[in-house]
Formats: sequence, structure tokens, C-alpha cells
Amino acid sequence: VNRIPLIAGNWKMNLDHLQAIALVQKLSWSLKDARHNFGEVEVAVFPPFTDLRSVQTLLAADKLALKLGAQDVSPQQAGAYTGDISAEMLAKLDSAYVLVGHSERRHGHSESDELVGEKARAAQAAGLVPVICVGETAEDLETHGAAAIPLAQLAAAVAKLPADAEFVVAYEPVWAIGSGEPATSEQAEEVARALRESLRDLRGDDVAAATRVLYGGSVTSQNIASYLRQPNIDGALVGGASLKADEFSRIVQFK
Ligand code: G2H
Repeated sequence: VNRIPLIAGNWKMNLDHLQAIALVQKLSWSLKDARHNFGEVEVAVFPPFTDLRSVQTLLAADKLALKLGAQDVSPQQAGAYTGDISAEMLAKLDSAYVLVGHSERRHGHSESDELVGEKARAAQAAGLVPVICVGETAEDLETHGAAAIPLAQLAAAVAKLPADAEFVVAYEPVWAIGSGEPATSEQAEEVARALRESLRDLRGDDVAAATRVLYGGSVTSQNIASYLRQPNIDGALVGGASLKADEFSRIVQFK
């Protein structure tokens, strides 16, 4: 199976809608000849909720091949859930993807494996592709090794999804996030391989072969190629380095 790499820019809580417009315009300029126009790589940006409408309008007007994603979603469909955003609302803004279970949600907002699975389920039901984020803390790494926690988090989320659901897995070791201390490509590959093997048990060979597993955690234009060379890594979830148009376009054009 040919898995098209996905480069996803997670802006986190950065950029108001005017700054978002400026960044997408710059990206559009620097990516106009890039390989994503030829189907070799898929590129998506994950702005804060308040930027989605502006970015959607720009992408549509520019016929840019960039895709849109959101950073979180409610597990509920609609109703009295103050402050939440539904998957349907995101789908109406042409979001193709949504992150679920980013470590900053799991740890900063005490999101359980179960809640993350429910969010993935709500996203999938509205036609979005959930990007299920998994990863171990430095403490987990010491007590359980690298793969045990990510595998458990993935199994819990996938259990909530119907058999034909499409999803993406993002492996982000918590100790590597925003720390400037990325996992080595060998460390990342080892967990990515374990995640793919577990998908084989959970969902069968076809799903395991077709599902993209991304690496995230201090990805830059300097290290992106080393991850993409690994057989089980199919892209990256990029945080800090996705906020600068020139750096993000260098990442997209990894060699
Ligand atoms: C991990 C990553 C993007 P950064 O959170 O999700 O962020 O690249 O800044 O480590």
C-alpha cells in the first residue's frame, strides 16, 4: 500500500485570525510549486477554532491543496455544552481532520483514554478523519518503556470506532514535545512499528497497511527527512515549526 505522507501543522493556541490569514498567504506563495500539488504529500494546518473560518475562505479562494484540521472536538453532537465545538460545526467549515487526545489535552485537561475515543467517534461520525495522538511521558518511559502507553491509548480509542473508520495515528512522546529534544528517528520508528503491529491485531492487515502513523515532537526542517525515511513513519505533526511559513514549507519539501 502506498501511504501518502501527511505533514500536519498544529498551531496550538497561537495566531489570531489576522495573523492566520497572513501565514496562509505566505504559505500559499512558498508552496505554489511544491510537491503537494502533485499528490506526493498531503499538507494540513490545524489552527485555533477562531481562525478556521478565515483559513477556510482563503483556501477555497486560492484553490490551495492545503487541507484544514481542528485541534479538538466535543464528543457530543449538539446541545447544552458551553464552550464546546461539535464535529458537525467543523465539518461545515471544510475541516478534513481533527486532533484528538493531544498530550496537551490529555495532561492539561485530564482527558481520559475513554473521552479521547468518544471524540474520535464523534469526529468520524461527522465525516472527519480523527488524528489520534498517543505518547508516553518521561516517567512512563522509565517505568513501562516507550511503547506500552501509546499502544494502550491507541487500543482504547480504536475500540470506539466502527470497523470501516479511517483514522490517522500521531505518535508524540511527551518528553519530546516543544522541548527541542526530539526522539531519534530509530526511537520513533520502533514505536511506530509497534503501533502498526497492534493495528494488525485490532483491525486486520488492510487497516494496518493503510493507516498513516505520524511522528510529532520538536520536528524541524533539519530532522524531518530522517523520520520520513523510516518505513513505518508516514508524516509528521509539527508544532512550533509550523508557525513560520519558510520553515514549514521547507518541512513540506523534505528530501
Ligand atoms: C507536539 C508538536 C505538535 P512541537 O505537540 O503537536 O509540537 O513540534 O512544538 O514539539
